[in-house]
Amino acid sequence: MNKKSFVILSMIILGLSNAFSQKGALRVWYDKPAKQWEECVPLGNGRLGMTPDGGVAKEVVVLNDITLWSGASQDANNYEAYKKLPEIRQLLLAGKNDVAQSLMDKDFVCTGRGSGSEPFGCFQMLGNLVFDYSYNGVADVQYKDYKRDLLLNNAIATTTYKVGDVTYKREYFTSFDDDVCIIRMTANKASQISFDVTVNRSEKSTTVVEDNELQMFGQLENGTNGKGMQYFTKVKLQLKGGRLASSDKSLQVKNATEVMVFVSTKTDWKDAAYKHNVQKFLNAALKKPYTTQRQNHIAKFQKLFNRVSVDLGESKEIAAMTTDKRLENFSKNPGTDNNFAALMFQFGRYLSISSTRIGLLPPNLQGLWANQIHTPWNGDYHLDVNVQMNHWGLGVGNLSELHLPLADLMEAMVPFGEKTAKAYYNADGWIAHVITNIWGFTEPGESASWGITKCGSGWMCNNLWEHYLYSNDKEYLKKIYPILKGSAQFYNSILVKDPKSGYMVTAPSSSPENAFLLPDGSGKHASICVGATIDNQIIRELFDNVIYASKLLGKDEDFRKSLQATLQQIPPVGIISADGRIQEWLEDYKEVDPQHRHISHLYGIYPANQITPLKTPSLAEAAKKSLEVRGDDGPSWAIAYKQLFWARLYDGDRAFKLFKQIMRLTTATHINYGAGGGVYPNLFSAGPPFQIDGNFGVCAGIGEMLLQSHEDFIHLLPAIPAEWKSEGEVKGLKARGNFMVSFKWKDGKVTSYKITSATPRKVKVKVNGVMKDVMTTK
Ligand code: FUC
Repeated sequence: MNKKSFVILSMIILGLSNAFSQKGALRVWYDKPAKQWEECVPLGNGRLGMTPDGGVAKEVVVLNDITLWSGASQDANNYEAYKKLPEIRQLLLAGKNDVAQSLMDKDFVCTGRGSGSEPFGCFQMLGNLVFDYSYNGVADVQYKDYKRDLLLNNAIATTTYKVGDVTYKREYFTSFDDDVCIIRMTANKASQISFDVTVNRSEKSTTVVEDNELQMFGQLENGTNGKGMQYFTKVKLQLKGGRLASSDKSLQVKNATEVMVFVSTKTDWKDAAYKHNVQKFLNAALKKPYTTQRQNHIAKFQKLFNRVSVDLGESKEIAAMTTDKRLENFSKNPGTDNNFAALMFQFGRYLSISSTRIGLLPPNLQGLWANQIHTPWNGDYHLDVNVQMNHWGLGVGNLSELHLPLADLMEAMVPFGEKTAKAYYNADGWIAHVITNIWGFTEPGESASWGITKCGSGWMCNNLWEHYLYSNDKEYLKKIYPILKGSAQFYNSILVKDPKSGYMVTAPSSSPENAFLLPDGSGKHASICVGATIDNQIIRELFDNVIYASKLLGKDEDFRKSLQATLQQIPPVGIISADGRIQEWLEDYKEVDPQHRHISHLYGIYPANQITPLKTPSLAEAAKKSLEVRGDDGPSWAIAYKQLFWARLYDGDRAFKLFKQIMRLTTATHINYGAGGGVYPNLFSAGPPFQIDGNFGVCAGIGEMLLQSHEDFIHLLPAIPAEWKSEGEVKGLKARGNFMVSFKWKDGKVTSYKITSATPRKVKVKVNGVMKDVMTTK
């Protein structure tokens, strides 16, 4: 069969359309109420979040709004800092990295209180919606046939149980239609629903009742005068049957047959009319019949979710297992449940759709779900892997436009980052270091060891570029070009010549959060260095992209030439150490902790495409050695990153081993920096504590095992493990170049495939080890 007829035949076999339904249940479920928050199923519509615990006598539903932050914009730049650069560089040259670091701790960090409190601020939970149910006055109510679940393909959670012969049902969703939280409570017999409900928050809040409606409002700390962000929440009930009464802080329902609970809430972030809008959203929702609201919600959610389906073969005997049991079973017998990986891939896509929205904010360290006022690491945006990883599954998962909130965040950071560039480096362009918030923080953190890492802004540029690669959208490229150019201007103007190596390098620099032993044998250690490998890789990648974009957009010829000249002078993408690994630093230092969680010097493998087994085989081998020494454990995000590296190194079995490593059930919530990452019963990834990057990393990792497109061809099944070989099918994945890819396989061999694009184009596709020229169809 010739190539053309093979493709046509494949199309016929696959019979594909644009929206796909998933084979196998995309469901997480439990047979008990949640005992801890990390057992609750997450609902979200990109702004609002809801995590109901499904309690029978008492139920707590944690409420979230992605925009709810304490803190405020500030200027924490030390405008004298750049004057210290010559001294710092001198000390680095003299091998006194530890002394340079002490000096930087004094004069080269942010001013003020840093990330420890306001005005940096913190992403915070909104509040608790608390129900006290009563069952005809019976104390210590007995119940049976309990189930609570979440369907990933309609974004609706359900709780059902029986008390006596009455079946109770609650349906919950954060509506993609009217932008309110909705809970519908029903019972199969009349007049059986009775409860008290209130809404509260442990600080900065007042709850009142007005006209049989709960209201909660407050103002968060801003770090100067207490007049930070304001929020306003309304809870409104609609009853069929029964009576509604109220006291000063709660509403009481007696003997209703059906109750609709509406929560409408807003903050004043970019919205002076927030109170008005709370009412507006509520009015719209109150007017709509439940079935219409529900249908609209599902339709809007599925527009994104149904683009992709993944089937990885057989999952035996799992139908009767609750998700926590299924996790335990998977750890023991991974071969019996291939579609658990498909579920985790789709869970990542579900979490993306639920935790970010065009026009709002990117997912933070916890997406948009938090049950605390003081969230771990402020629930902020960490820029030395975490926020980037939150976007890694979007391309292959056919959700690339969800990069746009990150582009908006960055655009708003640029004016702040320009001040920081001047203050610390007397440089052009803009920079962001390791942490940011919704207020545009770009200064170094409060401690030099981790806080002066300066690859944050350049690394985020990679995410913006990826969306261009996946979409081919030139208008988008025009919009992001100034952000990328400003970042390249910064790096281009700070590089200095390292007299030892002769390369142009960043100085001072650091490899994210890692430290090395000084080579003088003193046992002293430091983090500050010259030209950390990740800086060199990011600069190379960013300059390449800006050069490409400036040509495409017909702009900035002189600047382009200057970047081209610099590229000749920076260190190569990888230098191999005496023991055969990729060096993390320009000098062959030894790490203080050889199994450190960060693996930043392999940036060139992923997310960049600088090191590949085909293009740079010896660097790829050295990278494997680096990974062996780092080991396979760590917080969940680190394990997911290693899954991605091994997928890019075409080792599907090793990537699968790391996937299994992440799927360890845990309920621990302490702050962990070392080994021990896993997942909670609700499948949220656990550092611990809950941190959503691991979920997105796993999603991206599974995607990379099935499909790669970072070298100039589409590669089907580049890294599948033995477990997935027998058969499988994916529909609707995306490849760079704006191609949609669907294929089936059996015994590890692709048996049919279809590649579509808006207009038919030629593309190289590697199928079963053979490179082919394929003409796409529409
Ligand atoms: C980085 C990581 C930590 C944690 C924090 C939020 O600092 O090193 O493990 O993920 O971000």
